[in-house]
Amino acid sequence: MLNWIILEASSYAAQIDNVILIIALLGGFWLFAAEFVLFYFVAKYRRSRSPKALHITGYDHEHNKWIHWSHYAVIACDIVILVFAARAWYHVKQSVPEHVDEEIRIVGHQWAWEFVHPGPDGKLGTPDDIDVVDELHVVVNKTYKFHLESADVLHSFSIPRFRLKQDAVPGREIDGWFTPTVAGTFDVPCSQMCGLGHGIMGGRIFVETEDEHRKWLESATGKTAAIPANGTGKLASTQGGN
Ligand SMILES: [Cu+2]
Repeated sequence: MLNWIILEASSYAAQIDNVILIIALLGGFWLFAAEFVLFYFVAKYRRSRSPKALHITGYDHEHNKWIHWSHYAVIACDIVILVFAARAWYHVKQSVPEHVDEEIRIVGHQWAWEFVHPGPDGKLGTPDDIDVVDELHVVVNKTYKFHLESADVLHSFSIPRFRLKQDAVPGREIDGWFTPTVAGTFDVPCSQMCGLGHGIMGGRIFVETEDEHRKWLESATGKTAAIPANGTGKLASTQGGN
């Protein structure tokens, strides 16, 4: 539904946007309701009409029911948000689809993303893997499982148009998935402060058709980045800047 503000380019982008929308609508409703009541009472009990203040302790039910009822309403709204948020979280983070088309490996470095694609054999971890810097090539409507690592400090792999964000933690391999649904080129920034070059750590994801991807595969086969394939090395060009 928020597609008209920022393109929703993955299978789960709309589900995450809906959680944000529900929070905004419920929060917005109570904001306007509270402001309305506030200004209504300011006008109603203005000095010219109510010159003498009335002291209310708030201890009796007739008065404090207004506090209790609004608390119950807030709890009910929280439960609605929780249900939508938990369903989205489980779908995106806690489970990987049964059918995965390809696997990729992603390594965060100070300050670049290393993307290891399966080569022509379609299998990750074989000699024909294609290891490139700041360029991730995928096919539209295919499901990808990624293995995310960091070679040095905390990074965060993020594709805003997929509504995808996952921290890369040194010493851990974190799995996730996505299915791009719109062809195009999108930003892959790092969304975790990771040092002086954090701001220039910008990769791109190329969501291609089968044909375009085949062409890229042909042109890239045999080319690998200047990063060791085990993902624990550092980029030659940025080694001195840590
Ligand atoms: Cu980073």
